[in-house]
Amino acid sequence: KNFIVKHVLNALIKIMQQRYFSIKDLDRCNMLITKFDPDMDHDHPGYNDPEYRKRRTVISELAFRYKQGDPLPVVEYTAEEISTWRQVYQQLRSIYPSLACKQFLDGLQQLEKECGYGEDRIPQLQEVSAFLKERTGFQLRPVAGLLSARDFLASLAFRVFQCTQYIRHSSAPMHSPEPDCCHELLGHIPMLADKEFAQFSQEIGLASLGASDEDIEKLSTLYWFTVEFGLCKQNGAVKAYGAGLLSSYGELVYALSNEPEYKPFAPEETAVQPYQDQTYQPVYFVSESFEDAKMKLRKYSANIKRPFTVRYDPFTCSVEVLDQP
Ligand code: HBI
Ligand code: FE
Repeated sequence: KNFIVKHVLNALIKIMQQRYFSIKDLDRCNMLITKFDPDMDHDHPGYNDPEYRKRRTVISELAFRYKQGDPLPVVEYTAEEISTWRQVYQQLRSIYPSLACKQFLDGLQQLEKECGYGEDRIPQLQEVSAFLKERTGFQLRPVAGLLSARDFLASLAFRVFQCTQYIRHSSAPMHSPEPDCCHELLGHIPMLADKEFAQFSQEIGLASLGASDEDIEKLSTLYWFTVEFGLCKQNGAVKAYGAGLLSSYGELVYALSNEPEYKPFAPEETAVQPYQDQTYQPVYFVSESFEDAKMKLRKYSANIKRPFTVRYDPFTCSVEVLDQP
């Protein structure tokens, strides 16, 4: 009898945790976190601007309606929105050469040459997604705002990056409490055009599938201190590769100023480091290289307890579930 109970329980746990098998299942990634959105957060720069909130609702609708395989929605940006983009682009672009890692600079240069990146227009997700797909197999999916960590990380397992399409409020071009198209297009996209980094990102995603809530929290912290706020050594200097840094003038300068604390990237330790989503980070983790970070992450992930193991099949864009012995 015990045997049957155990069996049924195990089967139930499996069904509950295996939410994602194929890329199509990402249509169920709809767990939004509203803590920073302009309708809920009184400190949001757009909270008292009904026009801005209306605009955000229109753009959110595009993401809610999107189904895997649809063409990515096109947003006709207004002159005011483009002016915000221009300010962000100009200011950040001027400090990238001295502070951003080589992979980022290469990616951005290609995007400027081949994908219409520049200060005069906001690139459309459609063209950017096609660009990435050719380089690293990553594709974009529109999202209305912050997703739950489980949903967000699951997408990475399928080389899908969830991208917001709205832009920050024009009154605060240098700061946004939530991700926006400046953060995605300037911070994340150039890095996702790098093969090694793309692999690293997907592996965090694969490690998250079927993981317990505690392990999701740790993976999410790892993601935070690498993909969002990571630094790496390059030719004897330390450079930025995290998207949170590469899309924030203030924090990018601060992170490389020698003022904060620096620690070597070590997944066991990094995964439990408390982090800041309101101000600059008190500590940054420095990787030796992406290769090194990937190997360390792999070792860490192999120790996560899960009811099954997964293997990604790039031909079908789906995850094979292998029973744990
Ligand atoms: N959702 N849309 C979106 N973009 C992110 O960068 C993001 C997210 N949800 C969670 C999250 N990042 C991180 O806090 C990690 O937990 C994965
Ligand atoms: Fe981000």
